[in-house]
Amino acid sequence: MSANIPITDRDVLLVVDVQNDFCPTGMLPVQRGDEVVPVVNRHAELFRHVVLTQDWHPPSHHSFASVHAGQNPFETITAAYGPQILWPDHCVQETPGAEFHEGLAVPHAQLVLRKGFRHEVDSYSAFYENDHKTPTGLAGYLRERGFTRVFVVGLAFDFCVRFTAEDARRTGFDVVVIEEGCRSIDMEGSIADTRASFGALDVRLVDAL
Ligand code: VGL
Ligand code: ZN
Repeated sequence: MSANIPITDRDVLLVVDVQNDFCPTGMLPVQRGDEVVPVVNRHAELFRHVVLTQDWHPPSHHSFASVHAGQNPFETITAAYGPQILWPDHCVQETPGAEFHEGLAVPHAQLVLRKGFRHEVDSYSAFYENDHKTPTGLAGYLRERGFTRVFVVGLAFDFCVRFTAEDARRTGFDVVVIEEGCRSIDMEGSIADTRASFGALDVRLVDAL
């Protein structure tokens, strides 16, 4: 169902991590992750202003299970900044897995924001790293550009989309997540947790624009 929200010059679309490693043939596949591509392309046409985010880890990043002896992907460890889920190696800088899906067609995207590039700190959110205090600079960029409302699509709904939307809201933006343009990793109630959190924070969830 269409949400019928008029898009203005103060709106920006954030396209989160539509990268090969999160698609079905990638290293951290999100089920049917590639299905968001045409949906994202179609929605991007409605916006004058679009920002892409790109998960961008150095080799042997701290979030990779492979660098922790005896640990497996999807287990949780305690990092210096708190709990951290361990992932398969993914989105390693300059590898094909880190590239955007080849079908992603957003020629008018104005910024590519890379995140997760610090060896010891993961970054789900495009606003703050997982220590919840190191800013990426995105909030300042968006404010300075005069945007007041952020729309979010991409991968994965229950991780990077979730934490990006939450931080956008806490940072003072109105936030709308477009569900048809998202797919989930889905572990241990993560989808239900995401919905509950969006409700509590007043992050609006719509099917499509
Ligand atoms: C993501 C886990 C690890 C995401 C990125 O884009 O949702 N999830 N790195
Ligand atoms: Zn990552």
